[in-house]
Amino acid sequence: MDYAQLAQKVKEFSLALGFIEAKIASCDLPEEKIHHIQNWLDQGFYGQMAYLKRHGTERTHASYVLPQAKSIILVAMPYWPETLSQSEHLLNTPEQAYISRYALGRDYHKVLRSKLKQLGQFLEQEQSDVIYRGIVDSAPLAEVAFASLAGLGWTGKNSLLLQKNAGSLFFLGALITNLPLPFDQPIKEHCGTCNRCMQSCPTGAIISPYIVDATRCLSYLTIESPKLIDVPYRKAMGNRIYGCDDCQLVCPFNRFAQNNQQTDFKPRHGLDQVSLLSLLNWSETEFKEKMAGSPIYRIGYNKWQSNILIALGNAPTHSHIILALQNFLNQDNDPMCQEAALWALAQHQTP
Ligand code: B12
Ligand code: SF4
Ligand code: SF4
Repeated sequence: MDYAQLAQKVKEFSLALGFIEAKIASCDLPEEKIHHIQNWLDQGFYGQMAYLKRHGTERTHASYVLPQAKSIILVAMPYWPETLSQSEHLLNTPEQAYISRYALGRDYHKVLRSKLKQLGQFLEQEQSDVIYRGIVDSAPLAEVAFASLAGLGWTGKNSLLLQKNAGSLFFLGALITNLPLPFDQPIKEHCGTCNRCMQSCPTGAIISPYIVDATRCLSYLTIESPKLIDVPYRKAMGNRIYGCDDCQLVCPFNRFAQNNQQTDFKPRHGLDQVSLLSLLNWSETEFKEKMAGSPIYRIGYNKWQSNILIALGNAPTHSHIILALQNFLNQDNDPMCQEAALWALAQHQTP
């Protein structure tokens, strides 16, 4: 088998599947990157994402996931639905909800997994004894670090994978295989003296270049942490009720971000332009129906409502908002939501 030729075919087929690029990495990260990941874990930056601690630095070896691993195919798929200025405008309209732009449509795990399956089936046609495993956050693999090893982009100071011609507004996926495909080389990084992402982070979560303390990141606080968002971060949250895009919106390379071409990622239920008050009115049944198949479903109704309530505390004072919060407090609520509503109402009553 001519593996160089097969690698070329894989790259071409990946484009046909809607990926912007595919590159191939070896199965072990260099010592330096392993050390950085260990350091991050030692500092406790993973918060309550216990799975990251549990797998430790094993995520730096593909054989941990697939014992026969010989190469990893890394792919990128854009998800951005609109212009950057539309998002910036929404962030400056505090009575509207800002939902991270990656989460407006169908859950990316489902979309990318099915594309990776098609890539695997393509390999099966080429070589019948191929063994592979597709991964989209679904198995312990340090995806950004492997993607940067393969030269799919470089790791920006916000810790995300970045491309000169496509920015960072894409998802990553990986297909680990037992095929000895030829490895691609890392590319030069282009952040230079820029540090806009660090300066613009609302909570100072990018504590130094390349290092994100997840416990301070709004993406963690609004999605991963099951708790009510802590008081020191509530104001900084603004109207970001699910995830945060700030460290990407300011990145100069995202002026070149590609818009998504997948119908699956198109915004559902008007989530790209919706008021906080109308979302607060959703019943639990409505939440479950509307969010089925969306990444938002996973955080559950109470966390969702508590995020909306905190954002309502940050919205400009208006009688509609005060009334809605008072009505909310008169209902039989989950204790986390009750606390969030009390805090929100207090923001509109301070002299
Ligand atoms: C856990 C996780 C999170 C956590 C922690 C994020 C983080 N930066 O670690 C939280 C919940 C905060 C999060 C948020 C987001 N995430 Co996330 N996340 C993950 C996940 C599952 C693991 C990331 C991880 O391993 N973190 C641990 C740290 C140690 O890993 P690392 O940053 O890659 O480690 C490097 C740096 O720390 C650096 N380093 C550390 N110390 C030092 C010191 C020096 C001197 C140097 C030079 C370097 C250095 O070296 C390490 C090795 O390369 C990945 C998917 C995956 N399986 O990999 C998605 C992933 C990274 N997330 C993704 C996305 C889209 C986001 C958000 C944009 C979502 C949003 N809009 O709300 C935000 C962005 C926040 C940010 N700036 O990171 C995408 C990123 C795509 C891309 N273009 O890179 C991924 C790849 C998911 C995917 N499959 O597409 N995420
Ligand atoms: S996602 Fe938001 S909170 Fe997290 S590091 Fe980026 S700018 Fe900061
Ligand atoms: S904002 Fe600047 S420093 Fe941050 S990732 Fe983009 S280019 Fe790099």
